[in-house]
Amino acid sequence: MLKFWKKKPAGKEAQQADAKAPADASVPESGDPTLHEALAEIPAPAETQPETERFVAPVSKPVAEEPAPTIRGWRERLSGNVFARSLGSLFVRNPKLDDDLLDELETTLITADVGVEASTELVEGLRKRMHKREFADAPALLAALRQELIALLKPVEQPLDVRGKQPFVVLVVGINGAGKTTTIGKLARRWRDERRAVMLAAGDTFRAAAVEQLKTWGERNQVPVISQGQDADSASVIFDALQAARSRGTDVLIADTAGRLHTQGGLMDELGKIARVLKKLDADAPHEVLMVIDGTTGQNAINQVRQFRQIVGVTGLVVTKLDGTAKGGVVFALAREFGLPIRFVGLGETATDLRAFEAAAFVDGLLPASLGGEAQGHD
Ligand SMILES: Nc1nc2c(ncn2[C@@H]2O[C@H](COP(=O)(O)OP(=O)(O)O)[C@@H](O)[C@H]2O)c(=O)[nH]1
Ligand SMILES: [Mg+2]
Repeated sequence: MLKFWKKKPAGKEAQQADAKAPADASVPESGDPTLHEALAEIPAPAETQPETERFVAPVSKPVAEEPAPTIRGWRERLSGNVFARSLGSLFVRNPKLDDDLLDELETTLITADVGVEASTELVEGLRKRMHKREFADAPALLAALRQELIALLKPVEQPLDVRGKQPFVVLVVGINGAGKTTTIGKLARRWRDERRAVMLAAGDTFRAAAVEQLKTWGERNQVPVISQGQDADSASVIFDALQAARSRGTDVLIADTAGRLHTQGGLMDELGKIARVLKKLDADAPHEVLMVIDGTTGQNAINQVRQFRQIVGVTGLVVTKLDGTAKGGVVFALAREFGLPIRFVGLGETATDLRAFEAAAFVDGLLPASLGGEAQGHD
């Protein structure tokens, strides 16, 4: 399992994808009544709106050789994290096993955004075990903490499987600046490396820069981007992209959306419309509503998820920016509050800085290295 971080999945899946020939890029002209019905909900394009542009890199074209990325380990990436730093210093400063150590541990967890309830529960459980003399010393306590933290995250370690639908439609949502577009770029790279045919939809039509940013990621990864420029109707862009993806035999369509402040009713309604319009073409679409959360947001992340869930059924989470000074504890708080799958975590700004979430690797990246060899394995 640990090797997973070193190697991309290969074998059967890759061979299947290999066998797939790129399909015709044309969008079907259709007398299909469901399409007309669907299009009725989409406003006619404004006169000034540029025609749909397609940045099409044929899927069969060999991908330009890029230098093999150095994939740094979880621990290295998470070392700037407040959680990692304060836990590390706690165990260095106060290695004696007593109630004071547990009090400090509780404060550390709360400060690192684990949340008051979860922190108290965890520490009280450990305190009982300490009083029963289950731990001989501070390292034994740390080992027990490790197990408890992993147990908290294990239920949300559910990798995203994009097989079984064609195209598998991923709708990416979240507030401005959370890391949606960057995550889409990373996902494009990841799935392209798995030899899947990927397409991107520039559904964030709110800011011109957002479309350009997505195109850049598309060009970099040589995957097609469907866009209609700024101010186009987002649902229309994504609907068009799904049509194109179907006709081209695309495996995964990833749709970007405008960053929403959960207080902006109109923008939130637009998300509901996107989901409705997609269903006219594929009743099961979107197959994944991936909500991207900035790991530095703290407890406010809980409110964000609550709000977005009410509008679109969020089916998975990505927590970004955990490489910086984020207080990684929010991952535990999210897991405990919602139990939603955490699909990926962002550990940097480049294309390869996205990891499928794995509870043990994440926890070991946060805990002091003194826990020993086990933690070193999760590269
Ligand atoms: N350090 C770090 N920065 C990230 C990560 N993900 C995104 N960012 C940065 O966060 C900023 C906002 O990202 P963007 O994708 O534009 O957010 P969006 O508004 O949700 O689409 C950009 O400067 C990204 O480079 C991450 O995992 N780590
Ligand atoms: Mg964006």
